[in-house]
Amino acid sequence: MSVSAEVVGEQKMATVSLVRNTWSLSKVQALFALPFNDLLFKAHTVHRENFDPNAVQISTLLSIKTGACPEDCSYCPQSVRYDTGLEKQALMEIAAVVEQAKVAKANGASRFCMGAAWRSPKDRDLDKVTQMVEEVKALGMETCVTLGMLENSQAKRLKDAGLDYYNHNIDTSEEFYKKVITTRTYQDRLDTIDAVRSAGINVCSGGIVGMGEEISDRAKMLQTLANMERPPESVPINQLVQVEGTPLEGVELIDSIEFIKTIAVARILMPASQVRLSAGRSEMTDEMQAMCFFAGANSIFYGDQLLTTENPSQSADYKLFKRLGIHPATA
Ligand code: SAM
Ligand code: DTB
Ligand code: SF4
Repeated sequence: MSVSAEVVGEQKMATVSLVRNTWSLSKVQALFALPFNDLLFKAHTVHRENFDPNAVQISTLLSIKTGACPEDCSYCPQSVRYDTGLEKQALMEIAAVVEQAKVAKANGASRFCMGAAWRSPKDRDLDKVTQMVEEVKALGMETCVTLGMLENSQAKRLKDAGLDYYNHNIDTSEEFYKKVITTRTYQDRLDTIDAVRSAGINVCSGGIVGMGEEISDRAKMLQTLANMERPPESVPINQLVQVEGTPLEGVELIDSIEFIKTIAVARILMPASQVRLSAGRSEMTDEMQAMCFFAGANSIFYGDQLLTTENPSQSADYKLFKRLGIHPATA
């Protein structure tokens, strides 16, 4: 894939020619095997060629339906199968969601992401979610939802409501996936991503690292994303938030250098995508986050809470941006 940069207003935006890219696993693994400085230099160079290196896009998350999810994702506090002490909450009222979006906008977020703990939405759930999308969009924000598996017709309804992004993670490699989730397949995930893409909605898809996977699983996950007919426009890289009561509580912590390397490889493989430093920032030092931005991360979740777990406070993020000379990217 060839990538060129052009200046649009103040922002450097990437324009990508539609030549399909294919990364072999050995090439991706060779990137992971590079000396750290060589890998970071390469990733930062690609980053600079495609984006303003000091701009970070800000998204805010809201859990619009919490807990009691029938799926068995081993990392997730919202699964009904694990006793995590989480209080469940039915689908929120539209007005309450719009209020939260207004607060997020006032705090500088350009994208509002609404997450629901569903295996897949029912059509009557979508009646409400499509209205949420329309009303949040009317505030002048980009909209994103993550609702589980989607049929083509449901993706089309969301597109018609004006949805900008749909988040659906592949989470890890196909092989490791089977050890983490049994209630839906990897192919189910890829099918939902296809439905989203076919409906003309931007794809947000990434995964979680620190679940006890091998480096080769991380390489395969990034290879799968990068080799999609069109790579996701947005690639969240989550560090596992270990939640008490979930099967993955107590798994060996990922080495922070390996996490930064994962961000760097994501940047090299998907030069024009937004790479989001997603869950797990509360457990990271400022220096580690700074390295992730240098390695090519250019988006974060901003706000004191992710879906159900803690995120750094807004004032801590404000201070970090100031210390690093980073400014919020405009949508
Ligand atoms: N229920 C929908 C689904 O799974 O498709 C949407 C919400 S789900 C919480 C969205 C994503 O959050 C998951 O795919 C997973 O990648 C991420 N996630 C969930 N729990 C996490 C945790 N403890 N640490 C890091 N990421 C997590
Ligand atoms: C994504 O990749 N990470 C976000 C968002 N997409 C929906 C979710 C992180 C959830 C972390 C655990 C929680 O707060 O419940
Ligand atoms: Fe349910 Fe999504 Fe959590 Fe899996 S990740 S248990 S599908 S809310």
